[in-house]
Amino acid sequence: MNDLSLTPNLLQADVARHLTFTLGKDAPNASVYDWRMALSFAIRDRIVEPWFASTRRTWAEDRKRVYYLSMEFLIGRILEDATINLGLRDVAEEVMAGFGQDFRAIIENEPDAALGNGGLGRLAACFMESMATLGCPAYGYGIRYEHGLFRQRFEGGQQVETPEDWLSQAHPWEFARPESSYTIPFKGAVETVGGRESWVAGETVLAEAHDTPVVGWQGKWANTLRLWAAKPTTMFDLERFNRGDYAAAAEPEALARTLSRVLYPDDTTYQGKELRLKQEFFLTSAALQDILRRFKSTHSNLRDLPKYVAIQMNDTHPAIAGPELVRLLVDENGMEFADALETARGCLGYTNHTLLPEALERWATFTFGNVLPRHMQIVERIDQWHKDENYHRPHYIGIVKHHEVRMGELAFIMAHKVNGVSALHSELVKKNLFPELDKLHPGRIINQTNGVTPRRWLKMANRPLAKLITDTIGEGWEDHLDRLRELEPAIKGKQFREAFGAAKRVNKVALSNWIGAECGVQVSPDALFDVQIKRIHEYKRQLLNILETIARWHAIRANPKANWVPRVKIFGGKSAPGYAVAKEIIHLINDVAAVINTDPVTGDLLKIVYPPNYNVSMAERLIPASDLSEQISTAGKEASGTGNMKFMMNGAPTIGTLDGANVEILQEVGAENFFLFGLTAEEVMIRRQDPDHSRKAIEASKALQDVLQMIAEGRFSPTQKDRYHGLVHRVWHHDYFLVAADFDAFHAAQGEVDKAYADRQRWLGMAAMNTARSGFFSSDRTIRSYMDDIWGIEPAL
Ligand code: T68
Repeated sequence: MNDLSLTPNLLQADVARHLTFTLGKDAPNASVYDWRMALSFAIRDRIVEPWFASTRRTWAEDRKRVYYLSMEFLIGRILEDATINLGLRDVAEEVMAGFGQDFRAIIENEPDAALGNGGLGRLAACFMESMATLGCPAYGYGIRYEHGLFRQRFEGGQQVETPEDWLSQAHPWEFARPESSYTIPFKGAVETVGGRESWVAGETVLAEAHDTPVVGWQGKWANTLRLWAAKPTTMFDLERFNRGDYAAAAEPEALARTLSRVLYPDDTTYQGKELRLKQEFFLTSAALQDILRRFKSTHSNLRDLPKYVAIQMNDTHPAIAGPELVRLLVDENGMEFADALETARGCLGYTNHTLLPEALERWATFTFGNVLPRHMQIVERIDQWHKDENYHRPHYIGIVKHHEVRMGELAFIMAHKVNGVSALHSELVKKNLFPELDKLHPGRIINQTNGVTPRRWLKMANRPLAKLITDTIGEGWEDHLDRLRELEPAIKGKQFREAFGAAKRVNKVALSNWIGAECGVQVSPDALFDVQIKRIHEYKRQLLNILETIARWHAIRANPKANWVPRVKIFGGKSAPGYAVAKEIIHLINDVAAVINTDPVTGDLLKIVYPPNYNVSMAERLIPASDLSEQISTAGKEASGTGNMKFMMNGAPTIGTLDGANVEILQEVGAENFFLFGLTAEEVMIRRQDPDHSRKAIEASKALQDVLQMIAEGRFSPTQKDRYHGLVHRVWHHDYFLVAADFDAFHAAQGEVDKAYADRQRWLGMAAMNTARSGFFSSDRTIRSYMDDIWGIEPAL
């Protein structure tokens, strides 16, 4: 980037030019939207140069590229992040002020690109930013969903979903590439011609590329996020139109577009829907065709593919990449099957994100064979070949079993490396998920502990803290996050601690104002902000949190004059639309909030807020203002968590179980700066063997008995007293996630939190130590490790 492009005058001229010539708007008539678009185009212009330079260098040096295949990229807003990475954040604010425009209002005018459900999709977005920061030549491949994750409202305390519509406005960051389109076949039959198999498709759609540049820290490198939009191969049925049948004439178009219409809102559960399988193949086939075209433009020997191409499968969703790559190599490029298998495996890596059995993709062979008849043959051949290789194994687990194609086994067998996402999770992948395959292929399963990008999650989201860090240790921590350890000497002094507390307070005041405006609840910024934000799921145990909140309320009411630490309990998160139990938990939280928030006895000592429609930009608002990070999943169930890392970076100690990356957070930060409680993964397994575990736990806990009694009596649902009978019954008798068993330990740990918070200097020290020791959780560290252990790519920077 030349230095001139940084000057306010040039940026100002570019914004004015885009407003006039790109948007066709006269300044006096321009809306916030128009100004946002004009600024976005002016900023985008400044990404193009490093983007071209990176691409040219990758070609010139014939570098290996990584291709990150993911059904989800939860990128959120782009504008502010781009200005931060280009070093233009403050310049942009100044320029817009010169136009009489409020920069914050412009930033908040941008809709979130919500092309993901949660952690898995957000991880992909953090990885894209880190790959650009490190100069790792990379493409992210995904789907350009017309509708991202649904919007959430509450009606009578219950979740109501409405469609998300981010593309109803122009999306200024992307470049449409109609010239990069591929035909995606489906269905039909396989024919044998001259001894070779050939797939004759029954249907086809077109995948059209839309490229968004992703710029790294300091604008030194930029990669491409390439999202595919589905289009019809035949635009329009003219004959039907001429006959006057207008609806039928438009049918092929509507049908084809269905493929990229909407993101499936289920996380961690899976339903064998044909459209989902088609989406997965659509993404994967388009990506692989694109990869092969790029490779073949400068190379002739396809056996060299693994030297230049690393393909990472983000969970099993793109696991059809194995058979599809084999098909393209064998059927379309004449390679021998065994060579194709070896070549494909040389390229492919598979990341597992869950152990939950209900999340593991398995397609009925009927559906799979119908949608992808040629792939069914190839999968069976891969399975046979792998079985033959391992005939001596008595407990061999195949890919096709009980009339189902198991995508986990398929991904494992087709990948040269399989990774879990935290140390504990990777061990459990070996021990519980793929024990047989691990024995057959020792060393294939490795660990890559997740990380998050500190540019978005600290530098951008928490300006007061970022400034304090820079004032204390100087610049350059943003891409060397281990340097945060240099804060430790300062943390010993009261002056720094107070400055740390002051930065936190700025964020808390801003959040209090926002909560007042959005939720109509007045909260004091001096209260302890206790935050649990994530998808609503039984294993994440929002239920445990609300039950403990009721116990706290009950205890305060019994003794309101005691020295209570005021708390604000903040919840955020969506339930999958079909997940009835999660929806009931949402309802309960809102019902409890309605009662507690209007109780004059407890008043400011306890408030509950649950702002609807939790998303990336809400996380950016909540996390920097949080005092306590709730990471309370049943041990062994949360693969890693990444929210936990964001809280830590922003100086919020964790209250948590030994699950996922909590284990490593505890290790980094030290037990004195972490509120640990609950059964371990091993203890959970043992406890479950006692069919009476929950009854025993409840009978041993007066506090929990009281809470369950109040709920059962209808204290929080006065208009429908039996509303939660089913829920209470399940806690007593079907408590698979051990809410009862961990209740007392959680309640006690919350008592420890109160004690620590009441000692201001102790608390500030704990909070600051969390920031200082969060360096390990930068996604730069994670990506370096993928480059070394899986991709075999050297950073270009
Ligand atoms: C999450 N998984 C893990 N899945 O739950 C979390 N699943 O522990 C981990 O930190 C994160 O991945 C990153 O590794 C998900 O978010 C999904 O969103 C999902 C979506 C569709 C289908 C299945």
